[in-house]
Amino acid sequence: MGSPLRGRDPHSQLEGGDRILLRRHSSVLSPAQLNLERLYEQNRTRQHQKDGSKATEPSTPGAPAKGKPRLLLMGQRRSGKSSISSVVFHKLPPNETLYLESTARIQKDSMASFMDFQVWDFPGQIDIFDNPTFDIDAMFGEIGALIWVIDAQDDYLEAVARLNVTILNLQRTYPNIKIEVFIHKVDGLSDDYKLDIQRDITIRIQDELSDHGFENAPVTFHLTSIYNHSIFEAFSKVIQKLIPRLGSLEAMLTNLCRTCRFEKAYLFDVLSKIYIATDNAPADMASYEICSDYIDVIIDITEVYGSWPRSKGYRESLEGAPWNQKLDDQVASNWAESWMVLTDANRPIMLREVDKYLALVAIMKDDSYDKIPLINMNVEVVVQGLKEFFDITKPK
Ligand SMILES: Nc1nc2c(ncn2[C@@H]2O[C@H](COP(=O)(O)OP(=O)(O)OP(=O)(O)O)[C@@H](O)[C@H]2O)c(=O)[nH]1
Ligand SMILES: [Mg+2]
Repeated sequence: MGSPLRGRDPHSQLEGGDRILLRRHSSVLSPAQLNLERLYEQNRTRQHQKDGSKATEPSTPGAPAKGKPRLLLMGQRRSGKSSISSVVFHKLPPNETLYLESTARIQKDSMASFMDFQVWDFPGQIDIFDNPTFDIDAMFGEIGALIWVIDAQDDYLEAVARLNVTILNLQRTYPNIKIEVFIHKVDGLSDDYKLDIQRDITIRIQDELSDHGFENAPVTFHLTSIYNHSIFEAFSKVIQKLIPRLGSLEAMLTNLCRTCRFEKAYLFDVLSKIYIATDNAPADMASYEICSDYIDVIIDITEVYGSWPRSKGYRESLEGAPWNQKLDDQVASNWAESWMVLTDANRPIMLREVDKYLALVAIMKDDSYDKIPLINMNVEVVVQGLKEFFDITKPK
């Protein structure tokens, strides 16, 4: 890890539009930086207006009112809620969920990540609208999304009926709550059958909602299983809806892919392996799986060989003879960085740490290897842009 780039002049590799991201070396700001500054100014003006006129502004649809966004996991007993939360956020191997006990009371988990959020795992038997001890306002006031888990291997009619009641109850008071339906345990079901179930559940919910006059309720459906990456993919989509200005992040990655001729780039939350953003090329599960497994490999290696930042002694030994240069001047990146070529497809894959929570992982086309100095510089600029982005959009 950490690829030293000595004695090569990256500028000699530049041509045409590739120069655009390298302007940070002159005093001119790159388009990404300009855009971020504009967003920053917008935020500041809005903050001033807010402070000046004490009037309570309506919050953006779906945005949490205050505090940490909250993901609520609800559904029938044994539908797989606790398994999902353990596999995605606590790295429990899927097979071991067989031994999970039924949840007796609400489990509240706080995730310290690029964006602090909470995951609440509900017991299946609880009906919050029937139970006067629940403060519905406190529960749904700061919510990010309600995830309703349906066991696709079981009879799902009752689950769908309960979901309908829940949506109808919520739509009247909290119309902006995003409802994410996980049609779960689809491992072992044929592709046709999966799609049939999804269609059937979608129709049952939409019919019920339109009977009650709710035509465009924000309900989204995902086919998931803890035995493959689909659960991570689904959570990625849920979390992405909570990120302010996701479009700017995606534009940054799309630009990077175009400039460096990457096939696909993902910004990962390293611990959960949820992807926060990706470029606008069509998503495909295979590339997500490769990138996510690659993160595992790197984490394993860092656990064995030690992680960044380097220890004082190691740093001194690197900065001494024969290089006699500060480490920052010797390596392309001061953070964890890695390259690998997949032999079957002959495509290099790259990982670059952004901060302690996030990593940028990209799959390249097979002719990109000779452009690595150029790619390194572009990636470095994007990484700086990402850091600024999260600095600016972080709730103050
Ligand atoms: N085949 C399959 N089984 C799963 C999947 N996810 C969970 N399970 C199994 O479903 C069973 C119930 O899982 P739990 O996570 O305890 O269910 P729960 O919704 O939390 O149940 P309560 O706490 O009682 O409400 C466990 O035996 C899991 O191994 C999946 O994706 N596929
Ligand atoms: Mg449970």
